[in-house]
Amino acid sequence: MTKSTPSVFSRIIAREIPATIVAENDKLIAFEDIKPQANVHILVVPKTDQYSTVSELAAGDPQLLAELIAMTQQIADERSEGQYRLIFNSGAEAGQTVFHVHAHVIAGDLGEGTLV
Ligand code: DGP
Repeated sequence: MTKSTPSVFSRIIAREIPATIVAENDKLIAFEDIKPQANVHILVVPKTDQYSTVSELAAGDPQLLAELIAMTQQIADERSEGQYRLIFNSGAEAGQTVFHVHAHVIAGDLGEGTLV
């Protein structure tokens, strides 16, 4: 289902708003979270806006989910010796604020922050 109003992530993908992009291919993009909760806090996002949650993505395009996970590992290999937390918030009650599926790659010093 294509949404009428582009998500903030679709606008980043379209280069309508700036972001610090750290990886990109034809299907996925990764960029720094605007409100980092650790030294490493990167969002990995499918370019399609078809899926709001990770469960929808898993059901609709498991191959794309596998590719997304591979990109999270690649980022962690480059930035945190392969060690990281992978978080998908699913639903507003769980803290999801952007309804365009995305993975939080979190590593390094978490300070006293909560998890996303
Ligand atoms: P979630 O709560 O799981 O929906 O996470 C959404 C994340 O997106 C949140 O950690 C902040 C981040 N975010 C929101 N707007 C922007 C933006 O304009 N640029 C960037 N880089 N990140 C954003």
